[in-house]
Amino acid sequence: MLSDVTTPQDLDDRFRESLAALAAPQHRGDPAQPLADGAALTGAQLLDLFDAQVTSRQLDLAGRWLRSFGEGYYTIGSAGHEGNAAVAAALRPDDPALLHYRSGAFYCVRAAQAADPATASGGDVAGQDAAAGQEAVAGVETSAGADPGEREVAGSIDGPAATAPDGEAAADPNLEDEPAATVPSADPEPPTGTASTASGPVAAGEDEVDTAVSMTSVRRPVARAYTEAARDVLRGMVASSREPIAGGRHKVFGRADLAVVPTTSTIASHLPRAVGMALAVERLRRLDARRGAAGPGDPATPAPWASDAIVVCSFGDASINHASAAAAFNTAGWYDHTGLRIPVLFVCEDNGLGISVRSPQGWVATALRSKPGIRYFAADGADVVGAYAVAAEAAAWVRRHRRPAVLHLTTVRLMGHAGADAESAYRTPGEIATDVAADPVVATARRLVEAGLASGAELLGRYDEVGWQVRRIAEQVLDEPKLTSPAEVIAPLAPRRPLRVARAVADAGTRAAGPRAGARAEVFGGKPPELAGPLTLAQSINAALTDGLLDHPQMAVFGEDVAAKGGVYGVTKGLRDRFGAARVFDTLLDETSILGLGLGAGLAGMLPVPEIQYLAYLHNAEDQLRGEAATMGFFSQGALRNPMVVRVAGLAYQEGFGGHFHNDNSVAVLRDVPGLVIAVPARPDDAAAMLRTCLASAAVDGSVCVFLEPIALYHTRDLYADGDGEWLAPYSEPGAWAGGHVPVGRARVYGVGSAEDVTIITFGNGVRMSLRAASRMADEGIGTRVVDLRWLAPLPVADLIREATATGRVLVVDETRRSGGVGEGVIAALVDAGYVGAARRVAGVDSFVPLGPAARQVLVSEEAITQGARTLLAR
Ligand SMILES: Cc1ncc(C[n+]2csc(CCOP(=O)(O)OP(=O)(O)O)c2C)c(N)n1
Repeated sequence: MLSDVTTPQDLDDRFRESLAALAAPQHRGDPAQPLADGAALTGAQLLDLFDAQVTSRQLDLAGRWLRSFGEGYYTIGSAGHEGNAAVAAALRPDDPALLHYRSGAFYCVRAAQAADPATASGGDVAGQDAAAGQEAVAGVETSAGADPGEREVAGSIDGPAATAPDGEAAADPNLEDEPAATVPSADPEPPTGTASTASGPVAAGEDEVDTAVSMTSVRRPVARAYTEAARDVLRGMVASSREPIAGGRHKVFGRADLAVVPTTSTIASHLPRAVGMALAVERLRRLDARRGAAGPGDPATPAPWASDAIVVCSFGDASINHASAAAAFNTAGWYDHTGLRIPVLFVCEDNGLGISVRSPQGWVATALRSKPGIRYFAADGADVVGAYAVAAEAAAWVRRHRRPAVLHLTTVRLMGHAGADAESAYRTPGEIATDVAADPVVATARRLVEAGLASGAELLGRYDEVGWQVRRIAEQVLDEPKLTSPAEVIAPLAPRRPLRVARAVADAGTRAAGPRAGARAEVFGGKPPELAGPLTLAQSINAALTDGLLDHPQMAVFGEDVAAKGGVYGVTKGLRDRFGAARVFDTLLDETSILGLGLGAGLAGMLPVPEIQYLAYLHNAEDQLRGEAATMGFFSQGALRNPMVVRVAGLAYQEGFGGHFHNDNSVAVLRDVPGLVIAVPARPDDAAAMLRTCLASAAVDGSVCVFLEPIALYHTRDLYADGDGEWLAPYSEPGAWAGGHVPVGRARVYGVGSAEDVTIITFGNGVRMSLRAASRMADEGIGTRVVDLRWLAPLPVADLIREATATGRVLVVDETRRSGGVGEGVIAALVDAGYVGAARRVAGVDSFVPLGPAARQVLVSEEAITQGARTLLAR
């Protein structure tokens, strides 16, 4: 009798009961043949999918078991969603996949496809080598008595190995890597390619030999791949540092060699990236075609995916309501409407619930059917054969037409949302029982028995066999090392190789002065910017973007209004004319999608330079930066990267014009993102050099950089007096780029007067204000050194300490807010380094910036700076 909370024991009991109750097959089916006339799957393939489903189910049970004695750290499972095995089978192993957290079966199938391309895949399964189905797997009789329930009761991590019957299979290519003590003594599984004769295939079914075929269809490479996939997943559950993608940093489905891109726990946040990846796949396909026509020798990075790949991303039904999902659907549809191809397959795994909240009856279908530009397919996840047919059709449609589609896969959710979820609080026992009765793995078993491919007992034997394997691996991996030091944890966070970055900048200069000189002259209309006289900040950034686009064939500039208009402040003016609409393009008005395009393009090997029109509007999309972009290296140990340079126009001082949203001075949300580079150029010459550094750092190290451009300084020309032109600067000719290189995390120091009395530490607009204030103080005999941080992350700590110590009096001029502002970090850095001199702060008021002259009331003024300096000197 089921309790009103489905426990692993309940589910296991029910599974056994259901399989035991299956009537003996009435005929013998041939695994090499299609399941029925016109069926897309053969019996052998269905058996393979059953095994993937069973492996996934056993992983869920193992996850709860590991948790029960404190060795597992993740219990969200895939139970009820195992129909997604059919989706994996309908795709190709090189189709990039961004997966829902209930993708155990999908992952197993993907691993098997990669190990053996003959596995059901890409809708091209009918031609699979039928003989392969005759290879034997270890006999199922060996697992008789190996009941997960018993093992659970045993509770000992030595249990299963000790109780495993003689002859238990140890199909595990990793055994060489394992400590000998954990390896069961018997190893009856013969080497690859050898038929299992020692234990014989199917003693358990011998008395049914007339009615059932033996369980010979699980081909060895598939079984091994499932075992290895199980090991990956279990390593994730126990936070083993040997877990293949995140190295113990998270439990994710991901592996670079399987084209499975890890996703975060933030539901739907991977969908904008998936759309971006699909856009990039298509773009690279076209580039490839062009490259092919141009012949060999093009140095551009080869596309990481097949040119006809499609991107698949899966998620739950509640997730379709999330703003990130809405953004992704809309963006895919928007581009489709414009005629641009986006080969993305969205897969909504609809179990009807988001933790405890029901999706209203019919809502998911209604919502998904009505997405403009996205073709709708629907399948029953409990019917793996039917789901395969529909998924194959959907995948083929996306592949052929290069257009977006959504597959609505109905599922159930078994064992609650996660281990600690007491479903009885929000579901009736009847509802829970209905879902258990709709167990998709039982449904596959039923189908197999009906097709005469196995008996219930054989399938149960297989279930036990897989269960034992999974428990055995679980025991092995829980002894594996964890991450044990901060250095180990953060190692893949944000690699920095400053020498290589410097060399990349120097090489870019050499190319621009040498082989690309002609193209450069042409792009700049015969007049390169170094000959154009002193430039403003905006002009300097424009020139550096031009040089960047020239030097990096993979670089693309995109955002709202950047192309036709050339940016609302003219910073990207002329770029589209110079480089074409494929490399400089206007996007739709959605910051989440703009960053999502960057995320996908970066993964595809491009060098994306998205623009966020105003800092205020980064805030409604910032998860794409902090949750997605910045975490990719961390959760993939650097195997995957999404380099990008996000240009953001921001900060205040527009003389009251535009109010808060055009004067936003809050960067706190960026400053604490581990690994993120934040550049704030104040002067034109720094801006060009820093942009080159960011592009090089993104290209070399995969860095995610925010390039925050102070709007108020874009067109500023003068520093001290009208017409002095001292805020302009000439553009460096390429030969001087190496010498003028600005490394990440290095400040710039200006000496004013004697430079002996006060150190002002500032950035952005504060640099200009501080220089003006310092000039006035110099007239009074006060010597100041003004330190322009230039980089808010990582802070130029060494430069700070040196300059602070030089005077012993520090004034931090911080145009961001007093709370959470940059000044907090600067003061903390000084304290941490043991600075013992005097320090004060002037900072923005904790307020939003009001319209008109009232803005001055909350922003730092030059008067406040001089006053602050005088107070310091008076101490
Ligand atoms: C943005 C976000 N908000 C809240 C959560 C917490 N949360 C985790 S799973 C989940 C429910 C998701 O339901 P659904 O998309 O239907 O997937 P299911 O778990 O049912 O497969 C919630 C609210 C989250 N992970 N991310």
